[in-house]
Amino acid sequence: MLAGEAPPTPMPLATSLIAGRRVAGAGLRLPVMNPALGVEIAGLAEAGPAEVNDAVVAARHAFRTSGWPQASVEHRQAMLLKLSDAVFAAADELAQLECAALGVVMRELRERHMKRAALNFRFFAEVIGQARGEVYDQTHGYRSIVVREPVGVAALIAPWNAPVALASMKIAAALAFGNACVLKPSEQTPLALLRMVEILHEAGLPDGLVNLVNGRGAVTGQALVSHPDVDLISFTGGTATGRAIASEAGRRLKPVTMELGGKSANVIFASADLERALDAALVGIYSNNGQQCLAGSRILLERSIAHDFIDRFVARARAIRVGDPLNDRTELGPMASSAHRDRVLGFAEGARREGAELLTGGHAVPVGGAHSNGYFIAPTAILSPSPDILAVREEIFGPFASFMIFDTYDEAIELANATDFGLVAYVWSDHVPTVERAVRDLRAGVVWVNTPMMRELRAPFGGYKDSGLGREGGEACMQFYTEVKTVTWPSTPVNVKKIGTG
Ligand code: TXE
Repeated sequence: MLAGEAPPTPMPLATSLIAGRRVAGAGLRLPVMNPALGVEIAGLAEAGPAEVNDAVVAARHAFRTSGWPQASVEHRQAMLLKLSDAVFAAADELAQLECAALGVVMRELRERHMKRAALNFRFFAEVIGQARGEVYDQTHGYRSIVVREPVGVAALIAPWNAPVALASMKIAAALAFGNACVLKPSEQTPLALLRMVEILHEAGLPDGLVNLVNGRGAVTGQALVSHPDVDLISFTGGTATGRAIASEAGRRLKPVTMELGGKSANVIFASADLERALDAALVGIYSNNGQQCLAGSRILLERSIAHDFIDRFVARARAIRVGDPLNDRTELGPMASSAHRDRVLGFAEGARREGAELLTGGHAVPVGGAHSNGYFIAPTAILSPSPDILAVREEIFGPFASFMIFDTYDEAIELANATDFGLVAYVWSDHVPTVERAVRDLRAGVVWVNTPMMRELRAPFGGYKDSGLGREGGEACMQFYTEVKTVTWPSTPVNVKKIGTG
C-alpha cells in the first residue's frame, strides 16, 4: 500500500447465520462472482456438517423453547406483517445485492422480485387468519375434530435464479404455520438472502427460527437434507438434484416438495390476438434473463400465422437491449455464470447440428467498458423440425426460444405434451371451444390462457411429470408445513365394555 492510500476494503464474506448470529467456520472459501463484470465481488464461507448441525440444533431449540409454534394466530400474523414491511423497506438494498451476484436487471428485481418477497410474508399472514379445521359427527354419539400442528424443523433449499423471491415464500410459509427452518441458498447467489435473513432478525424475529447455511449443494446441502433432525424438505432447483434429494428423503421417510425444471409449451393458434401473443411470447422467454422455471421456451405456432409471427418475433428479439443490469434501460442482463453461458450457447450449436434453423442469436454479446468480461449472450431463437432434438427436450434455462409449427389441434397438443416436464403451459386463442379443449388436454400443473405468467398465490403451483412433486400455495403449504391430528370424543360418557372383571 502506498503512503496516503486508503486501505483496501475487505471483500464481503457470505457466512452462515445461526441463532441470529453470523458464523464463519473453517470450511472452504469460495468466490462469489458478479456475472455482469466477470469479477469476484465477495467470498463465501462454506458450512460443513458441523455447522449445519449447529443450525439444525438452533432451529430445534427455537421450535421447542421460543413459544412460536404455540403462539396465537394474531401474534404470528403481527410478526409476519412486520417482516413484510421490513423486506419492503429494504427492497432497494436487497435488489442491489441480488443484482450483483445474479445479473437479472435491477428494474425487474426491484419491481417484481422484492415486492413478491415482501408480499409472501403478508400473504401467509392472511392465509393463517382464514385457516379452518374439520368436524365429523356422523358417527352417532361421537365427535371428531381435525386440527393442524406445526411439523418442526424444515430444510429449505433455494436456487439461484430468483433467490429472494423464491426463498421468502418458503420461509414465510414455514414460519406462518409455526415451524422453525434452516435455509440453504445457492452457492452462486448467497448475498441478498443472507442480508434478508438478517433484516428479518432486525425486525424482531426471534433467534433460531430462521437459520441460514451457505455452501455447495454436495457439501452443505447434502449435510442438511440428510440431517436426522430435519422433519421436512422444500426444494426448488434442477430435476437431477431433485431426484437425489427425494431419494434421501425417501430413505428417511421425510415429506418433500420439489419445484423442478420446466420446458413449457406456449401454444399459439391462428385464432389468437396475435399482437398480445407476440408480446407475451417475448416476455415469456426473455424476462428474468430467460432463467426461470416457468419460461415459455417451446413456442408452437399454427402454420398459417407462423411465418409472419416468427419474423416479427425475431425482429423484436434482435432489438432487445443487452447489457448492464443496473441500467434501467437494459432488458437482458448476463447469464448467471460463465459455465451457464457456455452451456446455453452449446445448445445453439447442437441445435444447428441436429438440423434446426438458427433464427437469431446463439452467440456471446460484447458489452464494452467495465462489462467486457461479463457473461452476455444474444436473445436466441431456433426453428426446429422436430420435438426430438436436444435443445427442444432439455431445459436450457436461458434466453433461448424453440419454435415448432403445427397444422392441426391434435398435432399442437401432441407437440406440447411431448416432453418429460409439465410445469406450466400457455395457450393463446380467442376461440372458446379450442381453449376449453386445450385446457383439458395440456399435461401441466398450471395453464395460463391468453396471458403471460400470472402467479395466483392462493392456488396450487407445481408440476406434472419431471417438473416436481407436491405444490406450493395457500392451502398446499398448509398441508405441507403442518401435521394433521384427529381428536375424537363421545358426546356422553361411554359405557366401556368391561374386561378382566372375572
Ligand atoms: O441447480 P441445482 P443448478 C434447473 C435449470 C438449471 C439446472 C441446474 O435447468 O440449468 O437446474 O442448475 C442445491 N443436496 N433449475 O445446478 O444443483 C444447490 O446448492 C442438497 C431449475 O444450479 O438443482 C442449490 O442451492 N442440495 C430451477 C439448489 O440445490 C443440493 C432453478 C439448486 O441447485 C444438492 C434452478 C444436494 N445433493 C435450476 N445439490 C427452477 N425450478 O426454477 C445441489 N443442491
